[in-house]
Amino acid sequence: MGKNSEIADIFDKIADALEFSGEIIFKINAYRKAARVLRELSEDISKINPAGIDGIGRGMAEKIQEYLTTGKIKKYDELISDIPEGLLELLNVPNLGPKTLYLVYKQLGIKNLSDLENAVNDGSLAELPGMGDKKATNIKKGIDLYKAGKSRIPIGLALPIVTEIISALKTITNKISPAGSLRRMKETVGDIDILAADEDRDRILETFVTHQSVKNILLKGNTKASVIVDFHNLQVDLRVVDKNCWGAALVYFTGSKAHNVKMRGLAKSKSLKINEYGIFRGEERIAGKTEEDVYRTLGMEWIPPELREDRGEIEASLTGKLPRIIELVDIKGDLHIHSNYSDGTDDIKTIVLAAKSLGYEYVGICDHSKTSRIARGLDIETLKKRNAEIDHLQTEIQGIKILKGMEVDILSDGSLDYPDTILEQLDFVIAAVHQGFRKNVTYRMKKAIDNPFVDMLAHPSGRLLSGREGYDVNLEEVMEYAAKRDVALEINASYDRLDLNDTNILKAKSFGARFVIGTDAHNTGMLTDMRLGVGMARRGWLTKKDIINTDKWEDIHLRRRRKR
Ligand code: DGT
Ligand code: CA
Ligand code: CA
Repeated sequence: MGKNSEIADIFDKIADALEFSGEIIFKINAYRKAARVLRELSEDISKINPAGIDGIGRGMAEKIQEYLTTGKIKKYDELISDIPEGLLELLNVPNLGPKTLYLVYKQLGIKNLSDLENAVNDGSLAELPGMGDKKATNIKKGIDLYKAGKSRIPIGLALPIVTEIISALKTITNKISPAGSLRRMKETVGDIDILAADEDRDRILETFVTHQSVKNILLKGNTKASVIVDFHNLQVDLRVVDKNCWGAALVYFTGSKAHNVKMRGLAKSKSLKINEYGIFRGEERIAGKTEEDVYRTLGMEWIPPELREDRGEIEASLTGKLPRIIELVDIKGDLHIHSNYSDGTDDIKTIVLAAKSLGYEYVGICDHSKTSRIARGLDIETLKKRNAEIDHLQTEIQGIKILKGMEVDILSDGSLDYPDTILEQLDFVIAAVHQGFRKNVTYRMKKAIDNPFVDMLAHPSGRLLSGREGYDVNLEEVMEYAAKRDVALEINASYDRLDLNDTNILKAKSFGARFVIGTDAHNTGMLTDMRLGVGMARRGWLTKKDIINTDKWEDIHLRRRRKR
């Protein structure tokens, strides 16, 4: 959708420039919101009336029209005329706010990332008024995070392009699969690996390197090719192997490296050799056609890719103790969805119908609470109006239970944003920290967990894959506390969050915690992020019984009653 994303990009840049020049947050957010709406729009903006789109105000609609007729937006040209190129990109460095950026630009003439790094390293940054060593160290940490984040991308962003490439190749061969970190559902991927098996290698490789998403061809040989696609400059490697080696190659190229190393050691202990071509006894190839075949030959059950990290899966498989990990089809409902009552884009009915078409038995509408002004949090009157609308809608729509939920802010003193008398009337209460990331977060979260009406703690670590550091919190202490008081921990499936992530899930599970996988969707398109959350849960060895939204609503409801 060319024009939609062109205009969205300009709106985001205007927002950046406004932020840099200290404009009020309200104006900045109008641009960010419009950018998001444009990106999520399914129609081509040049074919419809911008003024008629939900979430696009009059001012924004005029600017869209201006771009469609003149090819530019005057406001943008004015704003950026005296800001050096590349400077605003630094707004993405964690721990470096717009005010500080303005300061370092004016005082030290910093124009790009390497200027900034130099200023950190030679101490000139720390010497600025109001700065000091501590802040400078934090910015240095931010730079490291930023650089690391740049080189890996969230799996949720990589998946669509891989799916597209694979479906183009599926017209030629059925034996094709993602491999590497993508197949293991790691939260971020460095590059993308695809494996295919086919006689007609040339045709597969040729179709691959001429795919419309390919920007650069790095290498094209007889059995493999590497390209850069026109999306975050991501590298995609394709290997084509012989059909007889499919299973062995898939094990090898799925990794992880640590898993492979242990597999090799195991083979060796049985006087066998394993590589990407198969398992060998001396010169004789004794397995390799399928993955099951490879694992079985070493005395193991097939291991789901998400577990292949050398975290005990090989030992468990050898002794027949692999857990039966959760699958997407086990999920009976999504408990964390925002409607257009707060900052979502879709109305409740649209959401409910979308959830129903996914086969869900229940759907939790959870808008923001009143203190979240930026997210248009609901005051008590509006909340009551929304709940009445849900009651009415429920009489109209059968076959799915609509839950009156809320994502309630944990305030600076640890109290919740609504009184208990209001919380009591809700079907599902999510507690979440949205402000004061460095202020007593452990204490505040524990206090929220103590409230008998709280069902779940949202995105417990608070970090974003795009580079925001999480809360200053003792997460283990909170997880253990939540486990003891039967408050669920969220596995937030939104692609930039994936929070809890796999390692935190494993930790929380060791305390006996239970979990909810929620998408935090702000539009119905994001409901399918559930698969990312399920991927995280699988990497955390979770089974159906660990995850609350695999239960029937009646069971969840009973449990809530007992707890109170
Ligand atoms: P990434 O790309 O950083 O997100 O992580 P991976 O796991 O996709 O790593 P990548 O792309 O370097 O390699 C893909 C898979 O190929 C990896 O998971 C295991 C296998 N592999 C690659 N190089 C080696 C190696 O030197 N030894 C072994 N045993 N396996 C390797
Ligand atoms: Ca890879
Ligand atoms: Ca690779």
